[in-house]
Amino acid sequence: MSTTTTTTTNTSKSDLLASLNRDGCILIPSLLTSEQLSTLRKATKEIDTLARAGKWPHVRTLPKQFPPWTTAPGANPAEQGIWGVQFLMHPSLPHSQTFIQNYFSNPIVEVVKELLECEDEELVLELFNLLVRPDRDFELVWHRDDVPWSINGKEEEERLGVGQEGRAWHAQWNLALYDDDSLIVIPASHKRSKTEREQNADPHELGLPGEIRVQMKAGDVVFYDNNILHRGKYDSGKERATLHGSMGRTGGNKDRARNVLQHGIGEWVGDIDLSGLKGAEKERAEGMRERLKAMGGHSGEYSLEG
Ligand SMILES: O=C(O)CCC(=O)C(=O)O
Repeated sequence: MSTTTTTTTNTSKSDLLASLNRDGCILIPSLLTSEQLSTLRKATKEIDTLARAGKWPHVRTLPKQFPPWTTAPGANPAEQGIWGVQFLMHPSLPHSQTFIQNYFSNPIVEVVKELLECEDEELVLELFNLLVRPDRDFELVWHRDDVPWSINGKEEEERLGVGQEGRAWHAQWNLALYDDDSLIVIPASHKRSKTEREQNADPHELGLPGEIRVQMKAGDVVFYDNNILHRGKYDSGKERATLHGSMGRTGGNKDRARNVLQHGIGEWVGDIDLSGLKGAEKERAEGMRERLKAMGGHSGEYSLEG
């Protein structure tokens, strides 16, 4: 298995988009200053501890792979172990200001605007979560985030927009605060239906033709099409704090609304405290929030089962 993915250094903006379109993923090295890295590490360390102690209700619980992650009233949310902490911008989460600063920061937003070919006025606030070391070794099955595995052939191509021109509706990224090689992808698989080999693969199969393990150094970010064939393979003995975010642009269809709102963000998005942002950045963030609110409530449907 190869261990590289397209990496950009001082790449022109249109090259970023061309690489993402071609490969379905692109790695941008060293997006954070060392000061930002250490501030974010300190913040994530504290919320990781809080969440593992069962003191934060919004966690990705083992061994569940996809939303919804729910806990019975009165139960310890972390009882079975966790692999993620949800809702980094939630007003009740300690350090949410640190995460808000990072989510809306220019280095992230400028890449997103390039990938979505849009301006501030079209951006939509979406998801911001934290992926952490699982309490025991754990793997996700091969999947696309918003096309169930059972959909194949022509219908799969339609859902993927194969052959359709046009701008992307959203951008998703992983920003690693420690070296991270958990994400496995099959480059270019976002623009084609599954091969017979892939359809019949074991859900945890390693070594599918063309797969790569994305190698991120602390501070690197990988942007990827969330419908690329991908999975995660997590080592409980290896520190992980990877910020997992997405932003959209206005006009997305109901599939996108479902993919975002299924996480439950609609219930508290109005309470996100944007007062720590200044000037144009604050104005942009407020507009992004309003545009998410305009997408309406969650229909109760989920993208994937499991
Ligand atoms: O852990 C990762 O980097 C990937 C997570 C993932 O595939 C998902 O949340 O659907």
